[in-house]
Amino acid sequence: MACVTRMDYQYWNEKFEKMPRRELEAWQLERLRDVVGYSLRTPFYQKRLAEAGIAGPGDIKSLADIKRIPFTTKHDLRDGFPYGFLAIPKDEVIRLHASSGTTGAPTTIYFSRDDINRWTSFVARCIYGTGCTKTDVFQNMITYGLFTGGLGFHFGGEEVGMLVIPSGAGNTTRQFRLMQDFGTTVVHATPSFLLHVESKMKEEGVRRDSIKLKRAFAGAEPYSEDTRRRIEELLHIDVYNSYGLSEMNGPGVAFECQEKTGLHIWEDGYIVEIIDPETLEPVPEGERGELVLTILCREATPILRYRTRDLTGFVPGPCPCGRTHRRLRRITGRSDDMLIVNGVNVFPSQIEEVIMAMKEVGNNYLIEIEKDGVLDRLTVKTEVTAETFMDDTRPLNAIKEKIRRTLQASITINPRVELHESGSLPVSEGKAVRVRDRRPKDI
Ligand code: DLL
Repeated sequence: MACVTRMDYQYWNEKFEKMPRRELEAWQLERLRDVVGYSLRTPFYQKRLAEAGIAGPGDIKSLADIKRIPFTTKHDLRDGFPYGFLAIPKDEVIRLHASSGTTGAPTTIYFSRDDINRWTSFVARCIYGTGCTKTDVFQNMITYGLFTGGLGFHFGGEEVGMLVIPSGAGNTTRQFRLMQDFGTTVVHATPSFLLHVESKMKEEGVRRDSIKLKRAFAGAEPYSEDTRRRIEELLHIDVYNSYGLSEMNGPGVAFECQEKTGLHIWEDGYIVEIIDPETLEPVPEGERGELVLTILCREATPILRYRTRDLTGFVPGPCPCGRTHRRLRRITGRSDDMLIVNGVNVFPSQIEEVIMAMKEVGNNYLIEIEKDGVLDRLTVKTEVTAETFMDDTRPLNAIKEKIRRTLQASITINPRVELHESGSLPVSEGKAVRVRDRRPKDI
């Protein structure tokens, strides 16, 4: 890809971060043509673009021509599993990540070495933009593995030159120990885990002056300005909002700078559109709608006009920090039914698929999410068939445990399971209400 290399980028690149809009748009147009070229190597886009009358990059004459390209959805990505979106030879791929929250086939993203370097540079740029430098000690308190949050920030932190502690998520006692032993100054976590850390600190009697924490990067799930303020006040730190999604690399798509007035979305790596999810037309400037992204900085898995389902809008006007890349408002929700439970994406259909495959389970079920302290708690209430209820040879507890284990294997979080007698869960008159999200809506 005639695209940026590691040498061009690194963690601070004034030329790109403060590029005049006209130059930025010229850059985007060139990259869009590259990426269309790459995409035409995949079976999916060969067909899709041919149907839209796009034979090659030459058909993209201006940025406005992006509208000729059809949208890509999560459904398309799943249909293309495992290699339908791979645009380079397999032996040039050095890593894959897969997104959580999908039924059946996961959505898998492949990276070449240059892709990893470009992604790393974007994450490093985000980190540096919050004021972190190589003198910082960075504890990455988020899940490593197929989830992009762990390795994405790990590489970005190293690129900035910070001392990176790959602590992963969970185990607060050990997290405190690491913070104290190594003088951690910055952490990365989901906002709910940060709140949990604060309550555990009190519980375990960890004194604030025994740790040197100054900043936190918080993302992977929606949270409100009030929650940010609360974490900042309780922990005496600055919290920066971090947005990303696996399909677009992972973290490093949009991030707050020190002004904290919206998330700069890196427009040299992404073309940004905000559409009305019903009409699919662009919303008027500044209004909220669904974010649609085209990735310009990845050759192994090009994805054009991806419907993220995330609802946001642009913050008007320039940012005092001088960066020219537009800012997104805090993401407030989604235009589909995906739930985010303690940072993990879950579709109600995943739960349905698991429980309905079990013969003991009756016809009705209900998913409830509420706050348990600062963390989210997911409860699956399901009816069991009359025969199961009457059969006293198989204790209901064993069935409950089987449902819990099977669900956990599918959705990766540990739900509470409640069994109810057939016909006892509420039946709605119209469309079935399968989800009750009782978490306070303070966004
Ligand atoms: O959550 C990538 C990530 C890792 C972002 C670490 C930030 C920090 P996925 O698992 O694919 O990837 O989930 C992506 O999470 O479409 C949003 O709905 C939601 N999300 C991510 N960041 C935010 C945020 C990672 N700051 C999905 N605010 C996205 C609100 C967020 N929602």
